[in-house]
Amino acid sequence: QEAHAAQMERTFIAIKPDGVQRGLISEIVSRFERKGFKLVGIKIIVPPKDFAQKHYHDLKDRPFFNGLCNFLSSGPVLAMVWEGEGVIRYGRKLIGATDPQNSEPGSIRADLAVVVGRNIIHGSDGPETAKDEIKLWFKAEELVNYTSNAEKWIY
Ligand code: 3AN
Repeated sequence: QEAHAAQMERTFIAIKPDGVQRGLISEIVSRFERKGFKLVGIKIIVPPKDFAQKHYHDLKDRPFFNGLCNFLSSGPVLAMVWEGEGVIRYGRKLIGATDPQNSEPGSIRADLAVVVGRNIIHGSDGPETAKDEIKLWFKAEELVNYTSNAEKWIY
């Protein structure tokens, strides 16, 4: 095992079935990539219903919980882990407010979605959820550690 610098912050980002079906993968990935964040894990899966319920367990008492879980498991989801300084908080900024009607123009949900139930993307809302969600969606060996040549220009 070779030594490497302390690992930077990581967050879990998922393009939900609406975003995948609408062909928005490259548009969304490109926004994180151009910013200077680093992709360290990616896969496309149809999450089973019980998996969706685990992912959204914090929302289990909300009236839309069942519909939300059915929706997440209704088709392919692009699951990703992005790394970089401040990526959890800034990732949320790139994504925009939960309801696309209230998201800041320029954010992903504002630019690409209209209603809260089809807001195309998920992003961890803090360090604890990031850790839990990365663990839920990815095995350790599915995540890569590497130094990109661009990093000396980004940091
Ligand atoms: P965020 O995804 O911005 O962290 P949460 O965690 O409050 O927001 O909600 C998770 C997901 O639940 C949202 N992305 C959205 O798809 C769905 N959701 C939230 N509020 C509603 C609502 N009022 N009606 C239907 N779906 C909702």
